[in-house]
Formats: sequence, structure tokens, C-alpha cells
Amino acid sequence: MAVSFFGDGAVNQGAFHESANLASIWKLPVIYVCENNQYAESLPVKNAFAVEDISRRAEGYGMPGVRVNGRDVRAVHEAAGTLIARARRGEGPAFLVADTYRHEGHYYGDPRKYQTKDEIEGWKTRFDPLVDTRAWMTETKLATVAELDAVDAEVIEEAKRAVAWAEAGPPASPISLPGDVYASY
Ligand SMILES: Cc1ncc(C[n+]2csc(CCOP(=O)(O)OP(=O)(O)O)c2C)c(N)n1
Ligand SMILES: [Mg+2]
Repeated sequence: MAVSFFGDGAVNQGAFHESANLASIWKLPVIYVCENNQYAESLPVKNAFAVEDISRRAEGYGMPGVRVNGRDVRAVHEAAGTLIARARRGEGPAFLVADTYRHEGHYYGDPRKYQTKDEIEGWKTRFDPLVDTRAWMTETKLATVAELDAVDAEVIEEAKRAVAWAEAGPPASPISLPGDVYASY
């Protein structure tokens, strides 16, 4: 299986359409996952798409298009599971659109003039995947608060170790930059 993640902005690039078409013709086991955070840099989705539901784009490539609440971990898991099983049966690729929202700027220091305060505050009251999943796991006794706190602490330590390791290493050579961009480089 190959799973490709990209934003709503990337869906309007030619590369997406060419890839989706070929993957469908060749029945490749690919899941295209669009994280629709409502903006491509500062361009609102409503100004960039002629369809309200981005997952409808899949129709043109003869593959299933599924729209899901991207802030509901269980809904995403279920939708992805169905599409992955289908692809593993050799039935070809699928397009999964996970609706979400951009809670931080596109870049550090982004003044975010393209979002209104009301919109930002409104989205804060909807699902929060981290908070909601945590609550669901503890309420259904899948994990205890202490176990989840331990996972959080472990991840923070791992990230700190990775940063320290990177900072202690030599600067990367510019010639190595395309190393993970081209398969045969
Ligand atoms: C091939 C290419 N074209 C244009 C850009 C300039 N660019 C950088 S981010 C961006 C918008 C991306 O939108 P989206 O995929 O929704 O990501 P988000 O802004 O939500 O992180 C564009 C057009 C780029 N980096 N690469
Ligand atoms: Mg986006």
C-alpha cells in the first residue's frame, strides 16, 4: 500500500490529477489523503473549488471518493480501513478527504488576515482529535490517564533526543538535498 498525504491546495495541481488517473487505470493500491484545512496558504477552499465536496473529484477518475470528519480519529480509521481493504483486494486506489481546520498560521509569523476571529473561535468548539480520543480511550477503559501521560512524556523525550542528535551532527551537504526526492537519486 502507498498512502499519500497532501493539502487542499495540492488537489488543484496537475500532478495530483495525472497521478490519480494513472493509479486508477493501473489499479494501484494507493490511498490519496487530502487534509482539507480550508486554506491553501491564504486561499479559502470556497474560492479554489467549483465543487463544495472535494471528494467528488474522485468520480472523474473512476475511484471512490470519501469525505470524513478529519478530527474524529475513529471515523478516519474506519473510512481508511474500508478503502485500504478494497485496494488490497486489487480494486484500485481511492480518495479520502479529511475535513479539518488550520489552527495556526501557514508559516511562523503568519498574520492570518484571511481568517476571522469568529471562524477561528467557532472551530475551537468542534472536535479536537487529541482531546476527544483521549477522553474516548479513558472512558471506554482502553487506557488509563497515567498510561496516556506516560506515552506523552516518552514522545516528548524522544523528540528532545532527536533535536539534540541533529544539532550535534555536522551540517548536511547541499548535494544531499534531493536525496529523498528522487527514487533513483
Ligand atoms: C509545486 C509548488 N507550487 C506552488 C508552491 C507554493 N505553495 C506553497 S504552500 C502552497 C499552498 C498549499 O496549500 P495546502 O496544500 O492546502 O497546504 P496548507 O497551506 O494548508 O499547509 C503553495 C501554493 C509550492 N510550494 N510548490
Ligand atoms: Mg490547506
